[in-house]
Amino acid sequence: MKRAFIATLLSLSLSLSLSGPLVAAGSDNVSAKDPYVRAVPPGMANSAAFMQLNNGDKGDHALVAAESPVAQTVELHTHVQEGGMMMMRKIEKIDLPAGQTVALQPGGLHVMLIGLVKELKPGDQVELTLVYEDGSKSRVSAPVKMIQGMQMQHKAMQH
Ligand SMILES: [Cu+2]
Repeated sequence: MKRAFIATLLSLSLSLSLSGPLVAAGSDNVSAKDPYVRAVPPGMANSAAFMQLNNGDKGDHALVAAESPVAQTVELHTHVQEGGMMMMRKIEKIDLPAGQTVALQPGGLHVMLIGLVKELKPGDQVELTLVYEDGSKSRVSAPVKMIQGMQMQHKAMQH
């Protein structure tokens, strides 16, 4: 009787572990590498987060939203050139093609942190939650770093 019960448990856990890889497929295979958040002086309302998003899955995925406790609003943004100026635009999603790495970087795609609820000093850690098109989420802890703002402007001008 007891033996049969254990056997049932074993087969149950076996089937659970077999179904594991199926559950883990999809956007769970997207990883965020080298995340960081731009340090901003006190009084600045906004900042941005950057990272490398690697889609190690066989299927395409997309980042559709992000959340963070440090900002009132978090949006996905890109930069577009308009009349020689680099302007930020809100976008609905960031496509993550299968097997590719998409760079979120200054002057390009980024996670916009709007309405900061605290000062972001170099060395601080910012918690980010990334939301994918299939509804799954992943958490990222991004260090706050100094980024030379003027240098970025200069690059944009050269472009
Ligand atoms: Cu932005």
